[in-house]
Amino acid sequence: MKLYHFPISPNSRRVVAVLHHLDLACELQALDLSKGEHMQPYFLSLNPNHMIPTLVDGDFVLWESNAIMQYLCSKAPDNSLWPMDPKNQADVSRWQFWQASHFGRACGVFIYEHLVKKFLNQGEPDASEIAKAEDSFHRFASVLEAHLAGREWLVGDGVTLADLSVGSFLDLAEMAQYPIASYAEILRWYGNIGQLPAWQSSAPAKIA
Ligand SMILES: N[C@@H](CCC(=O)N[C@@H](CS)C(=O)NCC(=O)O)C(=O)O
Repeated sequence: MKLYHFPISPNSRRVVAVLHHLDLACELQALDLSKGEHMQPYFLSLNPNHMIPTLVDGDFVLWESNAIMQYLCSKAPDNSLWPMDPKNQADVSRWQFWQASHFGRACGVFIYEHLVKKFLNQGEPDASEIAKAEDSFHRFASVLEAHLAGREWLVGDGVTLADLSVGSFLDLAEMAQYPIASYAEILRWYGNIGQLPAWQSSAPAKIA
């Protein structure tokens, strides 16, 4: 298998963390988005959305990080990241969809305004966009905070894909200035994720 990724991207890191957690062999190919490496014809033929992460497994090409995570779990039967019990599996899926549709989108505005713009020399953060994102962030962070009270993990008693998907966006919380300081349960839970060997080994190199 070969995974095209961009190490600082939360969407990439959570896939790499699954590879490490399950100890799956996979070649990692980093693409530098700032140099437009994801716009090369060969990559567009793999993923016409020109997005990382993208997995190639023989003649099967898969994009969308949450789908890739689930597919990788199918390579390691009976793993606890992607439980087989239908209700637990649906619960994990629920949080992965929630991350992609709601929480990750709110975080994405902070990432774009505070990090990507600086990285790509696209000017100052837009205060009105940030204000809208703050409303959305608090709306969804409150749901996560309430769910985590009294729990170590999002679903069941151990780490699952749900934690890696939702937690991946907290990686950039400080640098992208999410208004997260008052969410004690979320910060505690993210500390649990930070203890996982696969999370530590998938950490991107520090950027300035
Ligand atoms: N929903 C996608 C999002 C992937 C995504 O947003 N990738 C970004 C980097 S974090 C990207 O490749 N952007 C390049 C572009 O849009 O041209 C997933 O979960 O895989």
